[in-house]
Amino acid sequence: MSSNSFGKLFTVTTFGESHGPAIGCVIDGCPPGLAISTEEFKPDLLRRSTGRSRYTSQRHEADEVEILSGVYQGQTTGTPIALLIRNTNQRSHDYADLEQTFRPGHADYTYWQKYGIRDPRGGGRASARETTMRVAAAVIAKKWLAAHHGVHVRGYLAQLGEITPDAFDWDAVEANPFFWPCATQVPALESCINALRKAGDSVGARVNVVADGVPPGWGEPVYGKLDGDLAAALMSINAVKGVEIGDGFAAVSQRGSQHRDEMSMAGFMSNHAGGILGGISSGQQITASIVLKPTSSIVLPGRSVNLSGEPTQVVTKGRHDPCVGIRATPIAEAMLALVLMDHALRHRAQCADVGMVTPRIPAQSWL
Ligand code: EPS
Repeated sequence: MSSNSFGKLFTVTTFGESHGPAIGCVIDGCPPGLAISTEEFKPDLLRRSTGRSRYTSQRHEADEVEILSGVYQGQTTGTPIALLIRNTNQRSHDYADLEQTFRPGHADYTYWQKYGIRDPRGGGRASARETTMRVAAAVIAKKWLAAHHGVHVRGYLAQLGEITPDAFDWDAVEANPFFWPCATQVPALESCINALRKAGDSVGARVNVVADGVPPGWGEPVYGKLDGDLAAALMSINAVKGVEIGDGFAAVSQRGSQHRDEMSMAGFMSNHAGGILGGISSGQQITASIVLKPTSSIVLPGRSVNLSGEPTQVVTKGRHDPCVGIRATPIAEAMLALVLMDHALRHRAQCADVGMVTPRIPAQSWL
Protein backbone atom coordinates (compact mmCIF):
# COMPACT_ATOMS: atom_id res chain seq x y z
CA MET A 1 0.00 0.00 0.00
CA SER A 2 2.71 2.46 0.84
CA SER A 3 4.69 1.98 -2.37
CA ASN A 4 8.25 2.42 -1.30
CA SER A 5 9.27 -0.77 -3.11
CA PHE A 6 9.26 -1.76 -6.74
CA GLY A 7 10.29 -4.70 -8.89
CA LYS A 8 9.06 -8.30 -8.73
CA LEU A 9 12.22 -10.43 -8.62
CA PHE A 10 14.81 -7.69 -8.19
CA THR A 11 13.05 -5.68 -5.53
CA VAL A 12 14.28 -2.31 -4.35
CA THR A 13 12.86 -0.63 -1.25
CA THR A 14 14.11 2.84 -0.38
CA PHE A 15 13.72 4.68 2.91
CA GLY A 16 14.71 7.95 4.49
CA GLU A 17 14.16 11.67 4.22
CA SER A 18 16.36 14.47 2.94
CA HIS A 19 16.97 15.94 6.41
CA GLY A 20 16.77 12.76 8.49
CA PRO A 21 19.94 11.05 9.73
CA ALA A 22 20.29 8.80 6.68
CA ILE A 23 18.75 7.45 3.50
CA GLY A 24 18.98 3.85 2.42
CA CYS A 25 17.68 0.94 0.43
CA VAL A 26 17.21 -2.80 0.64
CA ILE A 27 17.72 -4.76 -2.57
CA ASP A 28 16.22 -8.22 -2.49
CA GLY A 29 16.62 -10.87 -5.18
CA CYS A 30 20.09 -10.00 -6.40
CA PRO A 31 21.75 -13.15 -7.75
CA PRO A 32 24.68 -14.41 -5.63
CA GLY A 33 28.29 -14.21 -6.70
CA LEU A 34 28.40 -10.67 -8.09
CA ALA A 35 31.57 -8.89 -6.96
CA ILE A 36 30.75 -5.46 -5.55
CA SER A 37 32.65 -2.92 -3.43
CA THR A 38 31.78 0.48 -1.97
CA GLU A 39 34.21 2.09 -4.46
CA GLU A 40 32.00 1.02 -7.37
CA PHE A 41 29.11 3.19 -6.18
CA LYS A 42 31.16 6.38 -6.29
CA PRO A 43 31.16 7.30 -10.01
CA ASP A 44 27.38 7.20 -10.51
CA LEU A 45 26.66 8.80 -7.13
CA LEU A 46 29.03 11.61 -8.05
CA ARG A 47 27.35 12.05 -11.45
CA ARG A 48 23.99 12.53 -9.68
CA SER A 49 25.21 14.53 -6.71
CA THR A 50 24.47 18.10 -5.72
CA GLY A 51 27.33 20.59 -5.57
CA ARG A 52 29.20 18.94 -8.44
CA SER A 53 29.02 22.17 -10.45
CA ARG A 54 27.81 25.75 -9.97
CA TYR A 55 24.68 24.91 -11.91
CA THR A 56 22.97 22.66 -9.38
CA SER A 57 22.03 22.79 -5.69
CA GLN A 58 25.04 23.69 -3.53
CA ARG A 59 24.26 21.20 -0.78
CA HIS A 60 27.50 19.24 -0.34
CA GLU A 61 26.98 15.61 0.57
CA ALA A 62 29.77 13.02 0.54
CA ASP A 63 27.28 10.29 -0.47
CA GLU A 64 29.44 7.55 1.05
CA VAL A 65 27.74 4.17 0.76
CA GLU A 66 27.88 1.71 3.62
CA ILE A 67 27.06 -1.90 2.73
CA LEU A 68 25.25 -3.29 5.77
CA SER A 69 24.31 -6.75 4.53
CA GLY A 70 24.12 -9.15 1.60
CA VAL A 71 27.80 -8.96 0.63
CA TYR A 72 30.44 -11.33 2.01
CA GLN A 73 34.12 -11.19 1.06
CA GLY A 74 33.27 -8.74 -1.71
CA GLN A 75 30.51 -10.80 -3.34
CA THR A 76 26.74 -10.71 -3.17
CA THR A 77 25.38 -13.66 -1.22
CA GLY A 78 21.81 -13.74 -2.54
CA THR A 79 20.48 -12.33 0.73
CA PRO A 80 19.04 -8.80 1.05
CA ILE A 81 21.60 -6.10 0.33
CA ALA A 82 21.14 -3.09 2.60
CA LEU A 83 22.84 0.15 1.60
CA LEU A 84 23.02 3.25 3.77
CA ILE A 85 24.12 6.83 3.08
CA ARG A 86 24.25 9.26 5.98
CA ASN A 87 22.96 12.81 5.45
CA THR A 88 25.62 15.24 6.59
CA ASN A 89 24.83 18.68 5.15
CA GLN A 90 21.21 19.50 6.04
CA ARG A 91 20.28 23.16 6.64
CA SER A 92 16.84 22.65 8.10
CA HIS A 93 16.26 26.28 9.19
CA ASP A 94 15.79 27.15 5.48
CA TYR A 95 12.48 25.30 5.76
CA ALA A 96 11.13 26.92 8.94
CA ASP A 97 8.50 28.99 7.06
CA LEU A 98 7.28 25.94 5.19
CA GLU A 99 5.95 24.34 8.38
CA GLN A 100 3.00 26.71 8.06
CA THR A 101 2.43 26.80 4.30
CA PHE A 102 2.88 25.00 0.99
CA ARG A 103 5.10 25.74 -2.02
CA PRO A 104 2.95 26.13 -5.13
CA GLY A 105 3.72 23.25 -7.51
CA HIS A 106 5.33 21.12 -4.77
CA ALA A 107 4.22 17.93 -3.03
CA ASP A 108 3.96 19.89 0.26
CA TYR A 109 0.21 20.25 -0.14
CA THR A 110 -0.63 16.73 -1.30
CA TYR A 111 1.51 15.03 1.38
CA TRP A 112 -0.31 17.16 3.97
CA GLN A 113 -3.70 16.20 2.58
CA LYS A 114 -2.80 12.51 2.46
CA TYR A 115 -1.06 12.01 5.79
CA GLY A 116 -2.10 14.98 7.91
CA ILE A 117 1.53 15.23 8.99
CA ARG A 118 4.68 15.95 7.01
CA ASP A 119 8.39 16.58 7.36
CA PRO A 120 8.80 19.90 5.52
CA ARG A 121 12.59 19.93 5.87
CA GLY A 122 14.09 19.58 2.42
CA GLY A 123 10.83 18.25 1.06
CA GLY A 124 11.11 15.20 3.34
CA ARG A 125 10.42 12.01 1.48
CA ALA A 126 9.46 13.94 -1.69
CA SER A 127 12.99 15.34 -1.98
CA ALA A 128 15.18 14.53 -4.96
CA ARG A 129 17.61 13.22 -2.35
CA GLU A 130 15.65 9.95 -2.36
CA THR A 131 16.92 9.30 -5.91
CA THR A 132 20.41 8.75 -4.47
CA MET A 133 19.38 5.26 -3.42
CA ARG A 134 17.89 4.41 -6.80
CA VAL A 135 21.22 5.29 -8.38
CA ALA A 136 23.06 3.22 -5.77
CA ALA A 137 20.81 0.18 -6.32
CA ALA A 138 21.24 0.53 -10.07
CA VAL A 139 25.03 0.31 -9.76
CA ILE A 140 24.44 -3.34 -8.88
CA ALA A 141 21.87 -3.81 -11.66
CA LYS A 142 24.10 -2.15 -14.28
CA LYS A 143 27.03 -4.34 -13.29
CA TRP A 144 25.03 -7.58 -13.44
CA LEU A 145 23.37 -6.64 -16.75
CA ALA A 146 26.72 -5.79 -18.33
CA ALA A 147 28.40 -8.94 -17.03
CA HIS A 148 25.62 -11.37 -17.96
CA HIS A 149 24.10 -9.84 -21.09
CA GLY A 150 26.43 -7.10 -22.31
CA VAL A 151 23.64 -4.59 -21.64
CA HIS A 152 24.82 -0.98 -21.49
CA VAL A 153 22.56 1.84 -20.24
CA ARG A 154 23.34 5.52 -20.83
CA GLY A 155 21.59 8.84 -21.17
CA TYR A 156 21.92 12.53 -21.88
CA LEU A 157 20.15 15.86 -21.46
CA ALA A 158 18.15 16.32 -24.65
CA GLN A 159 16.57 19.73 -23.97
CA LEU A 160 16.97 22.48 -21.40
CA GLY A 161 14.17 25.01 -21.64
CA GLU A 162 14.16 26.08 -25.29
CA ILE A 163 17.68 24.81 -26.03
CA THR A 164 18.08 21.59 -28.04
CA PRO A 165 21.37 19.94 -29.11
CA ASP A 166 22.95 21.20 -32.34
CA ALA A 167 24.97 17.99 -32.68
CA PHE A 168 25.27 14.61 -30.98
CA ASP A 169 28.40 13.05 -29.52
CA TRP A 170 28.38 10.48 -26.70
CA ASP A 171 31.93 11.52 -25.74
CA ALA A 172 30.73 15.07 -25.05
CA VAL A 173 28.02 13.89 -22.64
CA GLU A 174 30.30 12.92 -19.75
CA ALA A 175 32.65 15.84 -20.36
CA ASN A 176 30.30 18.54 -19.03
CA PRO A 177 28.14 18.80 -15.89
CA PHE A 178 24.92 19.01 -17.92
CA PHE A 179 25.29 15.62 -19.69
CA TRP A 180 24.88 17.62 -22.90
CA PRO A 181 25.79 15.92 -26.20
CA CYS A 182 27.19 19.00 -27.98
CA ALA A 183 30.29 20.57 -26.38
CA THR A 184 30.07 23.90 -28.20
CA GLN A 185 26.68 24.69 -26.62
CA VAL A 186 27.83 24.31 -23.00
CA PRO A 187 28.47 28.07 -22.58
CA ALA A 188 24.88 28.72 -23.72
CA LEU A 189 23.60 26.31 -21.07
CA GLU A 190 25.73 28.02 -18.43
CA SER A 191 24.34 31.42 -19.43
CA CYS A 192 20.80 30.05 -19.31
CA ILE A 193 21.26 28.78 -15.73
CA ASN A 194 23.05 31.94 -14.63
CA ALA A 195 20.17 34.04 -15.98
CA LEU A 196 17.61 31.83 -14.23
CA ARG A 197 19.48 32.12 -10.93
CA LYS A 198 19.51 35.90 -11.30
CA ALA A 199 15.80 35.94 -12.06
CA GLY A 200 15.07 33.55 -9.17
CA ASP A 201 13.28 31.23 -11.54
CA SER A 202 13.63 27.66 -12.87
CA VAL A 203 13.11 25.78 -16.12
CA GLY A 204 12.09 22.33 -17.38
CA ALA A 205 14.15 19.77 -19.26
CA ARG A 206 14.08 16.56 -21.28
CA VAL A 207 16.36 13.58 -20.62
CA ASN A 208 16.78 10.68 -23.03
CA VAL A 209 17.98 7.23 -22.01
CA VAL A 210 18.91 4.21 -24.10
CA ALA A 211 19.84 0.60 -23.41
CA ASP A 212 22.03 -1.36 -25.82
CA GLY A 213 22.44 -5.11 -25.84
CA VAL A 214 19.00 -6.07 -24.49
CA PRO A 215 18.15 -9.39 -26.12
CA PRO A 216 14.72 -10.01 -27.65
CA GLY A 217 12.16 -11.46 -25.26
CA TRP A 218 12.37 -9.39 -22.06
CA GLY A 219 9.01 -8.12 -20.90
CA GLU A 220 5.64 -9.70 -20.38
CA PRO A 221 2.25 -9.33 -21.99
CA VAL A 222 -0.58 -7.09 -20.86
CA TYR A 223 0.02 -6.04 -17.22
CA GLY A 224 3.77 -6.70 -17.09
CA LYS A 225 4.80 -4.90 -20.25
CA LEU A 226 8.41 -3.81 -20.33
CA ASP A 227 7.36 -0.37 -21.57
CA GLY A 228 4.59 -0.21 -18.97
CA ASP A 229 7.01 -0.96 -16.14
CA LEU A 230 9.55 1.42 -17.63
CA ALA A 231 7.02 4.23 -17.94
CA ALA A 232 5.97 3.75 -14.30
CA ALA A 233 9.59 3.64 -13.14
CA LEU A 234 10.55 6.78 -15.04
CA MET A 235 7.39 8.60 -13.96
CA SER A 236 8.27 7.79 -10.34
CA ILE A 237 11.29 10.11 -10.54
CA ASN A 238 10.66 13.45 -8.80
CA ALA A 239 9.39 16.20 -11.13
CA VAL A 240 8.76 13.91 -14.12
CA LYS A 241 5.61 14.97 -15.96
CA GLY A 242 5.97 13.07 -19.23
CA VAL A 243 7.41 9.78 -20.49
CA GLU A 244 7.86 8.64 -24.06
CA ILE A 245 9.03 5.26 -25.37
CA GLY A 246 10.52 5.31 -28.86
CA ASP A 247 8.85 8.01 -30.95
CA GLY A 248 6.31 8.53 -28.15
CA PHE A 249 3.87 11.36 -28.81
CA ALA A 250 5.37 12.05 -32.25
CA ALA A 251 3.53 8.88 -33.37
CA VAL A 252 0.26 10.83 -33.30
CA SER A 253 0.96 12.35 -36.72
CA GLN A 254 2.79 9.42 -38.27
CA ARG A 255 1.41 6.93 -40.80
CA GLY A 256 1.62 3.20 -40.19
CA SER A 257 3.91 2.95 -43.18
CA GLN A 258 6.25 5.41 -41.48
CA HIS A 259 6.07 4.19 -37.91
CA ARG A 260 6.52 0.45 -38.48
CA ASP A 261 10.09 -0.75 -38.23
CA GLU A 262 10.66 -2.92 -41.29
CA MET A 263 12.85 -5.97 -40.88
CA SER A 264 15.60 -7.72 -42.76
CA MET A 265 18.19 -10.26 -41.72
CA ALA A 266 20.69 -7.39 -41.71
CA GLY A 267 18.68 -5.62 -39.01
CA PHE A 268 15.60 -3.52 -38.37
CA MET A 269 15.44 -0.57 -40.76
CA SER A 270 14.35 2.00 -38.17
CA ASN A 271 13.54 2.18 -34.46
CA HIS A 272 10.30 4.10 -34.02
CA ALA A 273 9.13 1.51 -31.48
CA GLY A 274 12.03 2.22 -29.13
CA GLY A 275 13.01 -1.44 -29.03
CA ILE A 276 9.78 -2.73 -27.50
CA LEU A 277 6.86 -4.40 -29.32
CA GLY A 278 3.83 -5.76 -27.48
CA GLY A 279 5.55 -4.97 -24.19
CA ILE A 280 8.47 -7.28 -25.07
CA SER A 281 11.98 -6.25 -26.14
CA SER A 282 12.71 -6.71 -29.86
CA GLY A 283 16.50 -6.80 -29.54
CA GLN A 284 16.74 -3.21 -30.79
CA GLN A 285 18.17 -0.37 -28.76
CA ILE A 286 15.60 0.59 -26.08
CA THR A 287 14.92 4.32 -26.14
CA ALA A 288 12.93 6.41 -23.68
CA SER A 289 12.55 10.08 -22.93
CA ILE A 290 11.32 11.98 -19.88
CA VAL A 291 10.20 15.54 -19.27
CA LEU A 292 10.99 17.14 -15.91
CA LYS A 293 8.98 20.13 -14.80
CA PRO A 294 10.66 23.37 -13.70
CA THR A 295 11.69 23.19 -10.03
CA SER A 296 8.90 24.47 -7.80
CA SER A 297 11.30 25.67 -5.06
CA ILE A 298 12.09 29.15 -6.39
CA VAL A 299 12.70 32.52 -4.75
CA LEU A 300 10.10 34.40 -6.80
CA PRO A 301 7.18 34.97 -4.42
CA GLY A 302 4.17 32.74 -5.10
CA ARG A 303 0.64 32.89 -3.75
CA SER A 304 -0.39 30.12 -1.39
CA VAL A 305 -2.42 29.49 1.76
CA ASN A 306 -1.31 28.75 5.32
CA LEU A 307 -2.46 26.01 7.67
CA SER A 308 -5.31 28.23 8.87
CA GLY A 309 -6.55 28.63 5.31
CA GLU A 310 -5.44 32.26 5.04
CA PRO A 311 -3.78 33.66 1.92
CA THR A 312 -0.02 34.00 2.13
CA GLN A 313 3.06 34.37 -0.03
CA VAL A 314 5.80 31.77 -0.32
CA VAL A 315 9.43 32.58 -1.06
CA THR A 316 11.48 29.39 -1.02
CA LYS A 317 14.86 29.69 0.66
CA GLY A 318 17.61 27.11 0.44
CA ARG A 319 19.97 25.58 -2.06
CA HIS A 320 17.83 24.54 -4.96
CA ASP A 321 18.41 23.39 -8.53
CA PRO A 322 17.33 25.93 -11.17
CA CYS A 323 16.75 22.88 -13.38
CA VAL A 324 16.36 19.44 -11.83
CA GLY A 325 16.87 17.92 -15.28
CA ILE A 326 20.60 18.71 -15.10
CA ARG A 327 21.09 15.98 -12.49
CA ALA A 328 18.44 13.63 -13.81
CA THR A 329 20.42 11.70 -16.42
CA PRO A 330 21.96 9.20 -13.95
CA ILE A 331 18.59 8.84 -12.24
CA ALA A 332 16.78 7.99 -15.48
CA GLU A 333 19.56 5.56 -16.38
CA ALA A 334 19.13 3.98 -12.95
CA MET A 335 15.41 3.42 -13.39
CA LEU A 336 15.95 1.91 -16.85
CA ALA A 337 18.64 -0.40 -15.46
CA LEU A 338 16.49 -1.47 -12.49
CA VAL A 339 13.51 -2.30 -14.73
CA LEU A 340 15.75 -4.24 -17.13
CA MET A 341 17.34 -6.15 -14.26
CA ASP A 342 13.95 -7.14 -12.91
CA HIS A 343 12.77 -8.26 -16.35
CA ALA A 344 16.00 -10.13 -17.04
CA LEU A 345 15.36 -12.23 -13.92
CA ARG A 346 11.64 -12.59 -14.74
CA HIS A 347 12.46 -13.79 -18.26
CA ARG A 348 15.06 -16.20 -16.89
CA ALA A 349 12.54 -17.58 -14.39
CA GLN A 350 9.81 -18.37 -16.92
CA CYS A 351 11.47 -18.73 -20.31
CA ALA A 352 15.11 -19.75 -19.85
CA ASP A 353 14.31 -23.12 -21.47
CA VAL A 354 13.05 -21.47 -24.66
CA GLY A 355 16.61 -20.52 -25.54
CA MET A 356 17.44 -18.89 -28.87
CA VAL A 357 14.81 -19.17 -31.62
CA THR A 358 15.27 -18.29 -35.29
CA PRO A 359 15.22 -16.00 -37.10
CA ARG A 360 17.06 -13.58 -34.87
CA ILE A 361 17.47 -10.13 -36.37
CA PRO A 362 20.78 -8.58 -35.31
CA ALA A 363 20.70 -5.66 -32.89
CA GLN A 364 21.55 -2.14 -33.95
CA SER A 365 22.07 1.11 -32.13
CA TRP A 366 20.39 4.22 -33.41
CA LEU A 367 22.27 6.68 -31.22
C1 EPS B 1 15.96 19.40 -2.87
C2 EPS B 1 16.47 20.53 -2.26
C3 EPS B 1 17.87 20.64 -1.92
C4 EPS B 1 18.71 19.72 -2.81
C5 EPS B 1 18.14 18.32 -2.69
C6 EPS B 1 16.80 18.28 -3.31
O1 EPS B 1 18.07 20.17 -0.62
P1 EPS B 1 18.32 21.15 0.61
O2 EPS B 1 17.20 22.11 0.64
O3 EPS B 1 18.34 20.26 1.80
O4 EPS B 1 19.65 21.79 0.36
O5 EPS B 1 20.04 19.80 -2.42
O6 EPS B 1 18.92 17.38 -3.33
C7 EPS B 1 19.78 16.60 -2.64
C8 EPS B 1 20.20 16.85 -1.41
C9 EPS B 1 20.26 15.45 -3.39
O7 EPS B 1 21.14 14.73 -2.89
O8 EPS B 1 19.74 15.24 -4.51
C10 EPS B 1 14.53 19.27 -3.13
O9 EPS B 1 13.78 20.20 -2.79
O10 EPS B 1 14.11 18.25 -3.72
